[in-house]
Amino acid sequence: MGFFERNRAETQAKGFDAERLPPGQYLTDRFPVLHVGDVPTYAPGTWSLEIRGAVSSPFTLTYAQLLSLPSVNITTDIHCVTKWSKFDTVWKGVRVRDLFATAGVDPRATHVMAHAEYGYTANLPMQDATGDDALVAYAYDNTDIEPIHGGPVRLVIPHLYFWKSAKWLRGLEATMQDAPGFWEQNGYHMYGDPFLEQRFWGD
Ligand SMILES: Nc1nc2c(c(=O)[nH]1)N[C@H]1C(S)=C(S)[C@@H](COP(=O)(O)O)O[C@H]1N2
Ligand SMILES: [Mo]
Repeated sequence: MGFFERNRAETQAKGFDAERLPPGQYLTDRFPVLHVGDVPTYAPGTWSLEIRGAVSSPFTLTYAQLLSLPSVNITTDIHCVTKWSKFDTVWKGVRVRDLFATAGVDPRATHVMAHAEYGYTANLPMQDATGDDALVAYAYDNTDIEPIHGGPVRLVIPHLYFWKSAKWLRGLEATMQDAPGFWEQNGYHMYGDPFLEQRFWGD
C-alpha cells in the first residue's frame, strides 16, 4: 500500500468517511502553515478591510466594526493543493454575501478579487464568494486567528483549494470579469475544485 492508500485506510479507521478526502489528498491532524513572503503584523487598530469594485457604496471596515456585524460559525473540511486536507476546522466570521449586500453590489458582477497584504490576490466566481460558508473569518477554533494562519482576518472559502482563502485579507473587489490572482498567474487553476482535482491550468 502506498502512502495515500494507507492514509485513506487510516482515515476510515478513525471513523471518518474517506469520501470526504478529495482525490490525491491525505488527511492530517496538524495545521500546516503555507504562504509566500512575510507574516504581517498590525499595530492595534490599524487593520482594515475595503469592500469595493462594482458596488454602489464602497466602504472600509475596521476590525471592531467587523466584529460588531452578524456572524456565523462553520465547521468545515479544508484542502490545500499541496495535498493535505484537514477535517472539521471551526471558523467564525461575517459572510462575504452580507458585506457585498451592504455595499450594493452590481448584480452584473461575476467575480471577486480578494486582496491581501503584500499584494497577494485570489480570484473567485461571485457565486462561490457569496455562498453560505464563504466567510471573512476572524476566529479559528474559538479563538483569534493566529498571525501565521492569516490573523487578524482571512478569507475562508472551504469548498475550493485553500489558496483561494487569502490570509491577511485587506480588500474584496467585485469585478465584471474573471482575472487570475497570484497563484493563478503562476499556473494554478482559475477555479480550483478539489473534488475535480483542478490544481493546474488544463486540469
Ligand atoms: N495572503 C496570503 N494568503 C494565502 C497564501 C499566501 O501565500 N498569502 N497562501 C494560500 C495557500 S497556498 C494556502 S494552502 C493557505 C494556507 O493557510 P494556512 O497557512 O493557514 O494553512 O493560505 C492561502 N492564503
Ligand atoms: Mo496551498
